[in-house]
Amino acid sequence: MARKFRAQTLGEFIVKQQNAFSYATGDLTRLLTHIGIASRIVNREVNMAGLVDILGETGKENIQGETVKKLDVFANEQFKAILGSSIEVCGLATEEEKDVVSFESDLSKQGKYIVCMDPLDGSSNIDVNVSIGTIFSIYHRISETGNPSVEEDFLQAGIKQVAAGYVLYGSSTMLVYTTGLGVTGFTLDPSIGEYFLSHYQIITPDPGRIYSINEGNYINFPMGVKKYIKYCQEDDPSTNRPYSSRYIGSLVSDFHRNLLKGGIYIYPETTSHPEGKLRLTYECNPIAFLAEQAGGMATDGQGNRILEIPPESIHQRVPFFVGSCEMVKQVEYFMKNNP
Ligand code: P6P
Repeated sequence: MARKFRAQTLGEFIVKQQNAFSYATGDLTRLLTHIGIASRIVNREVNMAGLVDILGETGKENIQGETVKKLDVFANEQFKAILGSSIEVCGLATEEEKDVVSFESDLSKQGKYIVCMDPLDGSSNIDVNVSIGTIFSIYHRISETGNPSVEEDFLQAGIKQVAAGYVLYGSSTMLVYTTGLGVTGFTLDPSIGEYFLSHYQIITPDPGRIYSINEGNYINFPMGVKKYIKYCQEDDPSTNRPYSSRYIGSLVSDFHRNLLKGGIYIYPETTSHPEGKLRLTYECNPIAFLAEQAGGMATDGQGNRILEIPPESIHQRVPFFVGSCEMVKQVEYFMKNNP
């Protein structure tokens, strides 16, 4: 059926946004475009994962000691290849690599940006066809151009992010990103391989009625989180409670649903993850940037704004409380009053 409208493509929108910055040189535009291209290559493999020998495990473990799925490796290689051959990026920190990847070409050393990335988050869901995602975070390098990137380029606080976003490989594939001018979503038209504007200036409903947490860890949660879960479950129609519990086990999927419908995602410290499970540089900071740009908030459950936590290492973990402001403030109240 012929389309009745002509929505903006991702490329057209990025260029239009670039024009809002008089000093823009087009490098960020090209970088975001390259991320879009790599995501379409990954999307093709995600959609065929059940058909080709890309499912299953490599038998290897990543830096986190987590079994690496073949699609994880494929996604990491695709983004590394595209970013490494772009002239905008001098280095990459990724969940799949122990150390930062400093691109060696003379052109890459001139790159103004560094990228922190989880190439395929939620990979335990790959084999059961549950949606998964790519998460990316972009900074200006602080080391001198012309030289290889250095670790300090990747240890900047989240407030320094130039752009951040995710790709959700779900019932449809979406790319959602921000450069600090609000949050915008693009949906992939697989028939022509183009992303089209589908969600302009996303604002997350506040308060929401969805809470996302792995309640299997309940006995190991801090008392404040336990109290908040019981608060969510209380019968109080005047405050739209009980809330709904929704947990996919894929951060991008859980966050995307809460972003559009309102809600809170919590991964607190637990016995098995005393610092929390999620990584500050390539999971929490980009998601926190998007949440704040959509009118939400993100903390570590101790009143600390995620975007102001200075990273100490590229794989550092932090407890993560993110979503509608009223809901984050409510759980922070329980955390503060139940130490
Ligand atoms: P659990 C996936 O491994 C991930 O990093 C997030 O995408 C997800 O929200 C979380 O971990 C799930 O962890 O311990 O509940 O299985």
